[in-house]
Amino acid sequence: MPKSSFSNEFTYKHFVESGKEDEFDKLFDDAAQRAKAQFGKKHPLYIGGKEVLAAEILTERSPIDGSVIGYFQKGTREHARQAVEAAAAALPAWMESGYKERADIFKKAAAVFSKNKFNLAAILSYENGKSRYESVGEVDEAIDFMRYYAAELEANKGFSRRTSLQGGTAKVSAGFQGAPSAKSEKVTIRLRPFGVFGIIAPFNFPVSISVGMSAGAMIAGNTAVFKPSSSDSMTMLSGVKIYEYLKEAGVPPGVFNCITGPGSEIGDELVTNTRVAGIAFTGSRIVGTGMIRKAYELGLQKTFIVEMGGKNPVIISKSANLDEAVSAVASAAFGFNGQKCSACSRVYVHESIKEQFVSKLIEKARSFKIGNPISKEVYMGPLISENALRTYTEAVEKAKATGRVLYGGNKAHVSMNGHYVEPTIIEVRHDSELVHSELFVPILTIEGFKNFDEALDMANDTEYGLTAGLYTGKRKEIIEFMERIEAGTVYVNRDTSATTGAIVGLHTFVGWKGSSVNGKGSGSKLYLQQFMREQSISITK
Ligand code: UN1
Repeated sequence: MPKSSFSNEFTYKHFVESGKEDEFDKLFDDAAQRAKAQFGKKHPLYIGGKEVLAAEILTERSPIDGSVIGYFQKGTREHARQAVEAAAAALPAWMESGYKERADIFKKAAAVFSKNKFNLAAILSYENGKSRYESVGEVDEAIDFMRYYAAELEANKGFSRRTSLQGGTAKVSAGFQGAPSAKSEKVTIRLRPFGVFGIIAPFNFPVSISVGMSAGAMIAGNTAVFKPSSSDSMTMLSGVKIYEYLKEAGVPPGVFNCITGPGSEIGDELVTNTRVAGIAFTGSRIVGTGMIRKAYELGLQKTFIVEMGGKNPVIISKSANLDEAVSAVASAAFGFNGQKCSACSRVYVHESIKEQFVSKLIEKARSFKIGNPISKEVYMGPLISENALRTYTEAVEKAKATGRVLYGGNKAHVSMNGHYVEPTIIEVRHDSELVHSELFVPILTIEGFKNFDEALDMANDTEYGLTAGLYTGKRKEIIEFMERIEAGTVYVNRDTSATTGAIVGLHTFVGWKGSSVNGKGSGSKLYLQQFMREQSISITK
């Protein structure tokens, strides 16, 4: 394949800019019909290229109406062990396959995903309740990750370079640091894969984050055992589709293994198995730090590439373009029901415009249609699970008891068997737990501020540091914000969304503080290096 020059997929943008929005909708609607017709099938585990069945079955249901999406294997610790063995057996050949071959396979995979994008997007909407726009955007993001990482691997020549030292005229009888020699040295410095990676994926971006983490690991020469979200929030069908598409693209048997089953068994085995060299994980801070603690307590030195959530702030200054800020905050807080690590959950707005901001925000929130996300006009679908509903209800009760609910806080009237809730805006004291813990539901806290410094202090007063936004007309405030904000993915005056929707290759999606471990992001020039270790080999002639 020719060398890649990267460009983003941007499906919706291309349709709408060429006046073909109707075509976009028809492709999605037809794919939704096809997806539905396929639901209710039984799906195996994939270990070493073979289909494997377990003793028990997990039933995946759509959060939209509780209808059955499919039946999946309840993989056990033993299955995870077998998958690790298969990945270890496939490792030597895959490591030696050469970066060009691996880049070609993932470019081919990007093409397979692109060909199937509406089918996969439709499955995604049924599986986790995303709108068609969010779903197609997510599949695009997965395609972008594969193309971007392939292009990075090629541009860096597989992360291998050479240096050398010419022999001189002097030599010594006993060596020391910096001792001269008459002989020359040729040195290869390269990044090599760690080995077998466990890939533990979330329900909220089960296509793009799963593909991004898996492609990152495998294109770098590691082999992988992939666990889709399989417990309280299930996105196993898209996981199986990812397996099928990667296989079609030529990922060899054993290089990518797909195990559905509970985290307490599969995830735990991946974390504790000595043959697993690294874990790529996206999910909650409590699970992420728990895995790291467990591995290190057992004396296992594993590499962890983790993204562990956020409590993302937005500052609205007196000089902000208010309408833009309102629309961008509403999208960031309520898009996909706030079930994104990148969602905005805290707003700090200048006191002089607070009332106006809140009333415009309420107007905007009221305009969002809640219901079946398969319908074109619906902006907010169901929450992913009953647990998410409980989190929502308890947070609203706490807000009522300790502060004020400015808008929402109720179940939405939707006549389907799912958990539909209103976008919710609350006002509580800064020291409230609701301002500090990640809720992953559509609840936004609002606080006023008098001076910009104080707003920055409050924005930074969190254990997380994932995304952050600012709306201002003042250059001085932009500079101060850039200087002081403690977050990895930062947006100023962005009109589409205040904190969500990072674009591969354009932004880096990266957490600081408790949101990550090593402060390197995805969709970035520094992503692949995390899946490799450096080696320098010197040959003296
Ligand atoms: C997440 O929610 O785990 O920037 C990540 C965004 C997405 C990634 C979200 N590209 O909103």
